[in-house]
Amino acid sequence: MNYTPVKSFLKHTALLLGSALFASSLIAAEPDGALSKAPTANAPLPEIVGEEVAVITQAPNVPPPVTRTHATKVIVTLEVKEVVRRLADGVEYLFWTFGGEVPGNFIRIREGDFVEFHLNNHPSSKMPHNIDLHAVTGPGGGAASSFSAPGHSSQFSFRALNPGLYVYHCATAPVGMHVGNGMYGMILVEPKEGLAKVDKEYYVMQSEVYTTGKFGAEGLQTFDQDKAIDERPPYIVPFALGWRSRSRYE
Ligand SMILES: [Cu+2]
Repeated sequence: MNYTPVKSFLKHTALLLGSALFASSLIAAEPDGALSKAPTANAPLPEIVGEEVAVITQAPNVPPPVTRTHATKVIVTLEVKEVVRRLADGVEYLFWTFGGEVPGNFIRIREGDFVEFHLNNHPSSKMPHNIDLHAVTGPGGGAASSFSAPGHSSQFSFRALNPGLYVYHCATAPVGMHVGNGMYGMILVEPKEGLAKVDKEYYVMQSEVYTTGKFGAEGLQTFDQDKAIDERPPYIVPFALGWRSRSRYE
């Protein structure tokens, strides 16, 4: 398995990295084959022992490593919220989020786990949303089963068949707008033999924000479809909201 990069410039530090580059190729590429191994065709599924509620975190934190040596039932609950957040000094943006932050909550499970996934769309939302997890090999990565109107919840289940670090995102049309507004995050499926021990781990995922106004234009900004199609984001946020953003193109 190939993480990108684990233990790169800081010895004994793992960076769980992702990039929410807004590109149709990223949205179409599922599951992310570069980070997963071949499907375990015909391999017997491990027995499910016990049940637990997943710890989910916001960047730059990751949930604690999985110490189990068996598969279990894991209950994951994510809440979609549409929230106005500061993008830069004097600049705000209405983000659509998994868990109130961009990138979305980090999910950590183990190969072989049976996941009962709950998606809650907050009553204050204006839009329906769903989730497409690239760790899920079923239709749409769970998208069809998780479509939820504002104030409603959905539930679906899956087996984590392949270890790897995967992106997830909202797949409600227009997908580009939902992803561009902040609806993405990461799920780590630890291999059943576990990961190498490190001193610290971080969740890092770069965001691109396509505002109607130029970089630095004050006030509440909205999504610019033309700039998104052109893939020239006024804002690039390297880690998570709250970090200094920069512009590559303006
Ligand atoms: Cu959405």
